[in-house]
Amino acid sequence: MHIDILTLFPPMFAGVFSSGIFQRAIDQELVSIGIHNIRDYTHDKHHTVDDCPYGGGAGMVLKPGPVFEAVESIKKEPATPIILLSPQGRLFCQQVAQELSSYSHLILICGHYEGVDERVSEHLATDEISIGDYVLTGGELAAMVVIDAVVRLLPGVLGSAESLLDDSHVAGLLEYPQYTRPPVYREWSVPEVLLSGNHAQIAKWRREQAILRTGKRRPELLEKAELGPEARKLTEKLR
Ligand code: JBZ
Repeated sequence: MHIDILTLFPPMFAGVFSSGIFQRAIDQELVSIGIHNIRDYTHDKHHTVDDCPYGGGAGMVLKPGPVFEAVESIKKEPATPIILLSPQGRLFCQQVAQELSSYSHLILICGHYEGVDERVSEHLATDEISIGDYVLTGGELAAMVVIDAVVRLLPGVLGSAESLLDDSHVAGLLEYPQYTRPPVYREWSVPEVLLSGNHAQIAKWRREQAILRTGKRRPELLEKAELGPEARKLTEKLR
């Protein structure tokens, strides 16, 4: 997969792609990243990227010209998603990450200032995504979240040790509690069953814990989860 990022702040992306799983994916050529400074697509002496809003109001709006020209400088297929990160976008979730991971090329546009000229949303972007209901100063951090969630789904990116199958949200449930050595830390013991070596019992305990904590912490996830009959019984007991 190739990912092109359009941003006014290229240095914000410096650390993210040069660490751990991400660096390995780039080294293995499973993913490549292009970072494009929107300011490079201005033509005036002052490299102006923003202007005041028509109709008045506080703050500045990102001009359409440099954003359109930056996207148009990128070689792409007609099906390549052009994604605007914005608070007005559809909410990002694991299902959207899975959907995006099926493309070989993504273009992400990071807005800044009070907003982006609406013509970018209407006539350039093919998709608009928000990572959640809180206020950010720009789309860069949102783009990093989307890229992280998508890239780890690409075939070969995760080693067997980091397998996808047990992930929270993939199964529709939160993860079960994890423990490592020592078996007793400050008088707090690891649950006995995990030390038992009884793999059937351990699997049953983990499944129960996942259901119980999802019910407690994220009841709305439990409503949607596809559970078998015994798991449903356990959720009845929760009520
Ligand atoms: C996002 C103007 O640029 C912004 C500002 C806030 C913001 C984004 C872009 S993307 N919030 C989100 O995903 O919630």
